Amino acid sequence: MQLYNTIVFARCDRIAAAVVPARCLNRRNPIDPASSSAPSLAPVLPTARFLTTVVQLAQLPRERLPEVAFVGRSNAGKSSAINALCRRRRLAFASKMPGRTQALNCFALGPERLPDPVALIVDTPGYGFATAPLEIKRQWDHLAGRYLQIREALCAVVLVLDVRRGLTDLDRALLQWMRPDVPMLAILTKSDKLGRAQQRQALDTVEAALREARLPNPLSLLALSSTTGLGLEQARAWLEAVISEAVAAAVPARPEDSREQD
Ligand SMILES: Nc1nc2c(ncn2[C@@H]2O[C@H](COP(=O)(O)OP(=O)(O)OP(=O)(O)O)[C@@H](O)[C@H]2O)c(=O)[nH]1
Ligand SMILES: [Mg+2]
Repeated sequence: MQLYNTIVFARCDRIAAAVVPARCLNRRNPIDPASSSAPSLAPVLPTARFLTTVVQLAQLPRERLPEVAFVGRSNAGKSSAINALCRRRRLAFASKMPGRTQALNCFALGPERLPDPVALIVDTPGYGFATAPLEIKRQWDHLAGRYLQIREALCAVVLVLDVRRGLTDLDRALLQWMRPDVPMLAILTKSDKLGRAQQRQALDTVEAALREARLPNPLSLLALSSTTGLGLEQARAWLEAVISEAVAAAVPARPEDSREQD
């Protein structure tokens, strides 16, 4: 698998592993698919199906399944990325009209023959929709912001950035809602709109901005296009690895396992 446009760093002040050889400095990112120690499940992204839409946190599914949230500015390409990653055309509703996703849309992952899903993908409403009334902006803080802050089941966040905008002030504000232990994949969507040199420049600029933000979270960065497929395989590998890790961690130890250790 070619990972030429992936830059992975465990901490913003220290590059952990870069698949671009020149940036490979020290230890590997725990979410680097190549170094993941979790038993790999069969790919779960192709099994995605709609589960529920919620407008209040209290309505979220009660089962504490690992959840991956897609967050980002309005119109950045969150819903399109979910569809492309799951190889489904109309799973999440994508639209030219900014502000289409106004609730948390949950998608179930895992073999359908099992009674319960193994994990969820959550599509969140975009922020920064210029003409949104203040009330809608407040609703965003209450719903998506609080969701990021308090949801224990959250095992990863995909930060969706339009490659032509990079990391904006609103995205920086969102980063403050992030819990420090949650791994994040930043994807620069719509990379098909730029040439290779400009993509590289955009990656460098966002990498520098994320380093400056000094987040403690494991961070990875990737250029992506939901239309041409650029970066989709790398993003899928990252997601499958992080979901496998979270599912393995969530499985309670069997009694015989603890007997073995006595
Ligand atoms: N060229 C190109 N267009 C894209 C890409 N991803 C999304 N788009 C377009 O960008 C527009 C917005 O995409 P959405 O996926 O609906 O964006 P969103 O972030 O979910 O938007 P909200 O739900 O309003 O927050 C649509 O017209 C998509 O077709 C991409 O990788 N390349
Ligand atoms: Mg959307």
